[in-house]
Amino acid sequence: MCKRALNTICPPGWNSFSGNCYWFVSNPNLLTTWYEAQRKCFNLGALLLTIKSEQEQFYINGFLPDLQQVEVPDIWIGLSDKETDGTFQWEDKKPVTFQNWAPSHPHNTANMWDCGQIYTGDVEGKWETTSCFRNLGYVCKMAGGHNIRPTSAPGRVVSVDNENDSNNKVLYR
Ligand SMILES: [Ca+2]
Repeated sequence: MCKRALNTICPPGWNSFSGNCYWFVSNPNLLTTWYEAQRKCFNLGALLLTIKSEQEQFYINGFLPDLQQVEVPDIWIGLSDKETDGTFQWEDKKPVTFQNWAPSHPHNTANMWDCGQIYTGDVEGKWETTSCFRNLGYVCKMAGGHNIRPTSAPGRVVSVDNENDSNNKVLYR
C-alpha cells in the first residue's frame, strides 16, 4: 500500500499553511492603503488576510518579528466595516467567529470605513482598527492547490516541483 499525504501547492514566493497560501508584503517601499492592498491581493487571485483560528493566528504571529525587523510597523488584515458601519466582517464575507481583538477594539468611526490591522511588534498579533488611508504592509491569502505527494521509493528522492506548473499559473494571470 502506498502512503499518501495531501500537499498544499503554492506559487513561488508564497508560504503554505494548512491548505492556504500566504503572500507577505514586507518591503517598506510598498506600504499602502487598505483599499490598494485589497486591490493588489485581488489581482493575485487572493484576498487580504483572514484569520479563522488560533492555529492560523499563531502561524501569522511567527512572521511578525521579521516584519518588525524590516520596519513594517503594521500590516493590514481583511477586516473592515465597509458593508455595515460598525459591524466588522472578513473579506470573504464571513462573520468574525474566532476573535483576537486588542483591548478596547474594534473602534468604530461613525459613517466611515474602519479597517483591521496588526501591530507587528505585538507577539500576540492582536487585531486593531484604524483609518483605512494609512500606509501599511499587508498579507494576501488564497486557497492552495492540492496534489497527492508521491511516496519515495527507498533510496530515491522524488521531486514534485516539475508537476506543479498548472498550479503556478495563478501568479502570472
Ligand atoms: Ca465605521
